[in-house]
Amino acid sequence: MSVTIFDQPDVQAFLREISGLDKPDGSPRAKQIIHRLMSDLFKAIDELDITPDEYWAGIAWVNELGIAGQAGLISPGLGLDHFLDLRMDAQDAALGIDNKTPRTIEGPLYVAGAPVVQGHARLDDGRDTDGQLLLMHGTVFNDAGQPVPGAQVEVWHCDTRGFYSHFDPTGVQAPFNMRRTIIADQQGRYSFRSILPNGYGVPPGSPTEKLLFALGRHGQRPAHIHFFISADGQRKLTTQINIAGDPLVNDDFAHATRDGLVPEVVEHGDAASIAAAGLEGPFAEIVFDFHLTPLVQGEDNQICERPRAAA
Ligand code: MBD
Ligand code: FE
Repeated sequence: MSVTIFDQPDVQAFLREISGLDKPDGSPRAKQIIHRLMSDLFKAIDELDITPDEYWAGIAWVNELGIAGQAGLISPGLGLDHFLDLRMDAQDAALGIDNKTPRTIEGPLYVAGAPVVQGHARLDDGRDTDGQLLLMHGTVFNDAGQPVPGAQVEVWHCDTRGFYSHFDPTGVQAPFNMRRTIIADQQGRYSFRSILPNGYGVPPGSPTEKLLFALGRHGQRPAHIHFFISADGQRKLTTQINIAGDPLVNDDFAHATRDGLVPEVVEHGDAASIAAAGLEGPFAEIVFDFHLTPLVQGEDNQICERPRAAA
């Protein structure tokens, strides 16, 4: 039989007690957030009549998720990362800030400490021979449309198997393979050669995949390349591009695809283009400019200092 007890005064007092609202110690903000989240959870258990078996299955899943280190992976899967982006977009709109290059989610696989290279970098270690050669380049601009000399272009992507260096279960990639920090030249230009990545899939059999499957969803991302773009006086931009033509471009489990972030991929097979690019053979070219926005009252009002891996 279904019962609802949420509104009872003793349950409401209990919520205040478990949130420490009756205690002087601790963090007022932590109390506020936990009181709200626990209230919403109690209410959901009550209204959906969540059974003890359902509840304890959820707890076992949370433990499994933590052991696998996948809280940062289910987070984009459940749309929270994209929701935070939408909130930052709305804050920008309220401040009259126009992000000519859209932001999109960072994801859980950035590693700090990549080699720093001036102007042009090679990202791949040459071991993944299945990928098509890629030449990507462009200019970093400020909101006045001027190039930003010395802008920092941090770039990272996975290999043709969908594995990122430092998170590769097969361990074959060199440290910082397909990860670099490129310093733009005096004209604000960056460029790199690499190979076209393939899409990423969440680990098979993982708790993340189990939940997505329970929702009738999949855990695949289209091929994509991540960026942090930063420069003095500018807000740091977190974004990605998708590789046009990937069938999952508009079916991303992490909900990162946005208009303006799917540049054209131009194939070059002629000897003159290959020689001009200084490459060994046919290649794909992506031209993509990044547009930054200035600090707000001298500050990056949206800087995110989340815990990140470093090597
Ligand atoms: C990725 O490569 C990624 O970019 C995101 C957002 C989630 C999982 C893997
Ligand atoms: Fe990624």
